[in-house]
Amino acid sequence: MIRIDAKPYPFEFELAHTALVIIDMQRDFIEPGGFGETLGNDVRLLEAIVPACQAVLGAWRAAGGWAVHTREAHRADLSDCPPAKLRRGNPRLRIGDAGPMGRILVTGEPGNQIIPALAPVAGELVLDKPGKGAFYATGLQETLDARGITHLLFMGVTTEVCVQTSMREANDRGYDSLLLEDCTESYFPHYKAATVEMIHAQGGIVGWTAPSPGLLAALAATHGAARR
Ligand code: TIU
Repeated sequence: MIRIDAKPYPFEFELAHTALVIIDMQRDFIEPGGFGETLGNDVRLLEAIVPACQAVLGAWRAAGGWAVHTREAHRADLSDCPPAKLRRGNPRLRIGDAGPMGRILVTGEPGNQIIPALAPVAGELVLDKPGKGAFYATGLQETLDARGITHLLFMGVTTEVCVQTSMREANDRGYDSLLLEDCTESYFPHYKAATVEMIHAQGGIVGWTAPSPGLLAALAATHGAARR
């Protein structure tokens, strides 16, 4: 059992029954010319979390942990993109339109790839999701349950949109979830702060939150214990 300091109280999990879920760390949101920018956002804010995410992913893999990488992605014919969603963005550049990194938010396009610093490795799950939540129309719950996963650690973007939606979906499905505070970011810093607070408020109404150094130390200790 691994135990880390968290809000509103310590979070305990077993490595074999926990997945690290990395939400939408794809070029569409992190780099200029993608969906994030077409929505009118300054995407440079999001780059800052990449080193912390990289450190956690590296330590998680070294400890033998399993990871899920999601991408917000639509089919090339946009049949899984409802009109209400299609209307989002700059009228000159919307989902499915050709942008500097290929078609915006379309599966297989350069902009839809996970950023190289966090590229998935063999054995990890790469999950394309048409909605904001990782559980909507993806089969994720069935995959997690088949692996005996009961606990989830979340990182990724954006905090108040796809990360929060996925954590709320996870909460309703019975998973204990923790958000790594320095491994998530929003285009709006005050939305990130409010989201972190509302997740752990009310006795952890949605889940737990914690900065990543405590997790890194706990994973390193696990490693040491395995060698002794
Ligand atoms: N716009 C925004 O903040 N986010 C999204 O559209 N998708 C995700 O959060 N991945």
